[in-house]
Amino acid sequence: MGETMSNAEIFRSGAEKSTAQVAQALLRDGVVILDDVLPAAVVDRLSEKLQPHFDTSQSGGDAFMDAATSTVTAFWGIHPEFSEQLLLNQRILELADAVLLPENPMAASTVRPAKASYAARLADPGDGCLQIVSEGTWDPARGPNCHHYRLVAGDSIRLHPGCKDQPLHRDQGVWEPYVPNDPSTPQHEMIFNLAAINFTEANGATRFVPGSHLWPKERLATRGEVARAEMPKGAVAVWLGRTLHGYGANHTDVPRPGIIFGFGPDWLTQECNLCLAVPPEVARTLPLQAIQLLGYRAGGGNSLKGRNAENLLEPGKSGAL
Ligand SMILES: O=C(O)CCC(=O)C(=O)O
Ligand SMILES: [Fe+2]
Repeated sequence: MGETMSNAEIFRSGAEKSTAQVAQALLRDGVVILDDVLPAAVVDRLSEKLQPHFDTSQSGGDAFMDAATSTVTAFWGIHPEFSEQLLLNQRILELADAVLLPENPMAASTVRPAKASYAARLADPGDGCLQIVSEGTWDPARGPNCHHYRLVAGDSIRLHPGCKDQPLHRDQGVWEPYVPNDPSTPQHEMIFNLAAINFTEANGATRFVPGSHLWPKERLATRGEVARAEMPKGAVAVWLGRTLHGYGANHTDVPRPGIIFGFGPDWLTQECNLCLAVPPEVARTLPLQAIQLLGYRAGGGNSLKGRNAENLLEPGKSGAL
């Protein structure tokens, strides 16, 4: 049964809307579509580069990934153009900066936020038993909410003809119960899906439940609450880790390819270990921001002696490891 009875709609934005407007819609609805992110010719070049990897990639075959799907995870390592077009894309980085509120923004135009007035100090109870205590105030709505953000997940997914509806789910469910689904806390994940052909209801355009990022997790969505991310090749659907969604059934006779990647705060573990998926010798060939987004960057509570914190592939000034 299709979802044609739905009257739910997804906010759309061409390049004309400001990042603040798009971020506001994303935080309000849990999903937006960015039109015209990449020209069709660029998308076709990326698809061509992915093609041989799909020929050998494993198919799914469980309740979550239908047997009529195939995925390529380490596409960043196939060719630098994936990073150049997607990870260095200023519209994408500006939106990620506005939603994940890092101390160190990635887009050239984002203003670096004021540091949180939260600090550690040395305390003495009066008998010289020194201890470190932290104090200050922190507003999660203003951030910063992480030292930096990085890739936490990603796959290029092909829905083959005959693929059935994916169960609706929240992507950040992979970290539950350790990261609870609590709408009052800062965002923990945002996900992007580039349409590598026109996404239509017939070929499996991603299904979304706008507003579901704010629901208690017991609430179930009904068909009438589901909206379709029908969008042309080169558009990108963006959603939050808490938004209910899933791919649709592919009723056509051609595969529906998408390129998905998710960002999260540096303090959250990666769902897929991207430093193994894209090992140092391959990562070295990519631009610095891509190296950082893959996870080769220290910060916050994480460091590595002897390495440059901004690029862990480079030696640092702190002596040998
Ligand atoms: O490919 C899609 O449209 C969505 C896939 C998805 O949500 C997932 O695999 O987690
Ligand atoms: Fe998903």
